[in-house]
Amino acid sequence: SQGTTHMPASMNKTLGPCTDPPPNLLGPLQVEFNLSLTLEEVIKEISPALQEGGRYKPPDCIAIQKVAIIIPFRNRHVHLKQWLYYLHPILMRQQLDYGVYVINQDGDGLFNRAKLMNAGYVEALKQYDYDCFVFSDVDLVPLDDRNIYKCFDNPRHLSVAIDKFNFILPYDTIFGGVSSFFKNQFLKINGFPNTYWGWGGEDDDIYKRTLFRGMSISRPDSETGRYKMIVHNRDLHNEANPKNPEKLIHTETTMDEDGINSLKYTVKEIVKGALYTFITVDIQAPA
Ligand code: UD2
Ligand code: MN
Repeated sequence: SQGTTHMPASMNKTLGPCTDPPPNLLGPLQVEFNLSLTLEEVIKEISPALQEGGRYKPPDCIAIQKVAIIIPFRNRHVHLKQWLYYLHPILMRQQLDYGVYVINQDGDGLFNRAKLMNAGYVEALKQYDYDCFVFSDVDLVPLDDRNIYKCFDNPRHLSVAIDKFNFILPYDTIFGGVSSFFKNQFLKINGFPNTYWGWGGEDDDIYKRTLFRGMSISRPDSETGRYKMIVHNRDLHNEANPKNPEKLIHTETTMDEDGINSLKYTVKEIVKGALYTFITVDIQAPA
C-alpha cells in the first residue's frame, strides 16, 4: 500500500551494465532432438524466469542490447518446442534483454518467409523499443552459446556451420538460417523483400541488399557458429518457386520499392504465451 512500500533489495540498487562477453557461458553444447518433454513441461521448466510473451531481462545488470527474436512460422509446433527448450536458457546466459516473436502465417496460401520477418520487425517494435533484430528459422539450434544473439557493426550471419551442410558454408554468399540486423541496418536495406513466395531466393536477395547499401556480412568463426538443424521435409505450400531466382537479377532496383516501405499485412491475433508472443498475420498470400 502507498507510503509503506518495501522494495526488495534487488530493486533498490542501481544496476550496472552487463559484462561483455557474458560471464556464465558454457561454450560447446549438447543438443538432441529427441526431447520427451511436452510443451507444458517445457513451460514449467523455463517460464519462471520469463515475463509474459517470452520476454526476459537480466536481473542483475543492464543488457548491452534490446533484441527481438523473429521466427517465421506455420505449422511447425514440434520444432518450436525444441527451439524454445534450447534457446531460452542460452539467451538468458547471454544476458540479453530479449523477446521471442513467432510470426504465424494465416491460411494455407504460399509461404513467404521474408514478408513474415518484415511483419515481425514492425510488430515487435510496437511491443518494445528494440534496437536489434535476430531473424531465425524455427529449426535451427546453436551448438555453442558463445554465438551471441545480438547485433554487430555489419549485418550478421550466425548460422555458418550447420550439421546438414557438414558444418561448412555451402557457398560464400549464403545468408539463410539465422541473421541479425540493428534497426538502422535493417532500414538501410528497406527491410526484406515481400515478393518471394514459396521456397528460395529471399535469403540471397537480402544478401544483395546488404552489399548494395555498402555493408558487408559479419560472421562468427566455424567453431562458435555451429548449429544443428531439425531434419524435415519441404512443407506443403512452400515448394521451390522457379520465379524467385530470376528476381535476384533486379534486386538493386527493386529493393527501393519492395520492402518495409511497401509492406501490407493485417494482424489476426496476438497471443502472449509463457514462452513467446504468437502473432498470426494475413500477408495476402496467393493460393
Ligand atoms: C533454407 C534456409 C532458410 C531459407 C530457406 C528458403 C538455411 C540454413 N536455411 O532453409 O533460411 O532461406 O532455405 O526459403 O540456409 N517455415 C514454417 N512453415 C512452413 C515453411 C517454412 O514455419 O510451412 C519457416 C520455418 O521457420 C523454417 C523456415 O521457414 O525453418 C525456412 O523453411 P525451411 O526450413 O523449409 O527451409 P530450408 O531448411 O531449406
Ligand atoms: Mn529448415
